[in-house]
Amino acid sequence: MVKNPVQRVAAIHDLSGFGRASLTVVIPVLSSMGFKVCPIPTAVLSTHSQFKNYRFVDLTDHIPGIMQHWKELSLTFDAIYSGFLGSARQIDMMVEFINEFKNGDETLVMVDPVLGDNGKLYGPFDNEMVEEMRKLVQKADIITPNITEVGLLLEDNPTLITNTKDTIKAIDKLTAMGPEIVVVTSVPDEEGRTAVVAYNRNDGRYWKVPVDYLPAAFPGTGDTFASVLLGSILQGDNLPMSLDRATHFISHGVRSTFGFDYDEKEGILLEKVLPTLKTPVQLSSYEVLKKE
Ligand code: PXL
Repeated sequence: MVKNPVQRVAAIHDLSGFGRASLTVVIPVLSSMGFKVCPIPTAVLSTHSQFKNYRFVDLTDHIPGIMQHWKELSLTFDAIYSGFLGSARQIDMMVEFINEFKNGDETLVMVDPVLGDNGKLYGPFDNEMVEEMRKLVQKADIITPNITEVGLLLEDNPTLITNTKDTIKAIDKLTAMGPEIVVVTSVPDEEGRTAVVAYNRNDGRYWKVPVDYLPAAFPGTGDTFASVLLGSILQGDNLPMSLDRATHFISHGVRSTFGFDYDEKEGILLEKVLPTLKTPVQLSSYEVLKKE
C-alpha cells in the first residue's frame, strides 16, 4: 500500500502576515512542487522582523499540545523542516519533535538555522538562541545556513566567513557536528559572484553553484531557497541538480522583481515564478569543487 500518496512535510516556521518569509513562502513552494505541508507556526507576526514596529505573538506554549495531538493521531512525515523559531525553548521542542517523528531513513530532517543575515543577528534573537541552534543542527540530515549563520554557529562571529576557502573549512566543522549534507548560501566568490557551496559526507564531494551578484537584498530568499532544495531532493533529484534548481529559482525570482516600483522588504514576487517549479531544471551550472 502507498504510505503517504502525497509526501508530507512537517514545517515548523513562523507565520509573518506581510513580507514574503517563512510559512508564506514554504507552503506555496512545496505545494507547487506536489507536497503536502503540515505547518506548526512558531510565532505569528504582523510582518517579518525587517519592518519597524512589527507585532510578535510567541506560540511556544502551544506547541507541546499540537505535538501531543499529532502523536495521538500517529501521524508520519516524509520530511521535517524547521526554520525561524520563536524562542530558545522552541529549539528543545524541535529536538523532541525529531526524536518522536523521525522514522529512520524514511524521514528527511532539514534544519534551516535561521539566525541572521548580512553579518548581523536578526533583531528578535540573542546568544542563547545561537547556543540552542547548535543542538538542533546536530539532529539534522541537511542544514542550509548562510555565511552569517555559519560564523555564528561556529564561533559566535557573524562576519567570520568571507570567501569560498573559509566556507569549505567551515563546512568540514559543521558536518562533524552531525549533518550529512551542509549547504552554505551567499558565499562571495573570487569572480565577484555569489555562490552556493555544498558538501555531501556520503560521497565526499563538494559542489558550487555560482550566480551573478545582484545588488538587492530581498528578505525570505533563504526560506525560498531551502524550500525548493527540500522539494527537489524529496522528488528524487540528486544534490547538484537540487542546488541548481534552488539557486536559479532565486535568481529568476529576483530578476522578475527588479524594475517595479517596489519595496525590497516585501521580498521577491514569488507568484510570478512559482509555475517554473513544475518544469525540469532548465539551467545547470554546478561545478565540482576541489579541496585544496
Ligand atoms: O527569512 C527569515 C525570516 C523568517 N521569519 C522572520 C524573519 C526572517 C528574517 O528577517 O524576520 C519573522
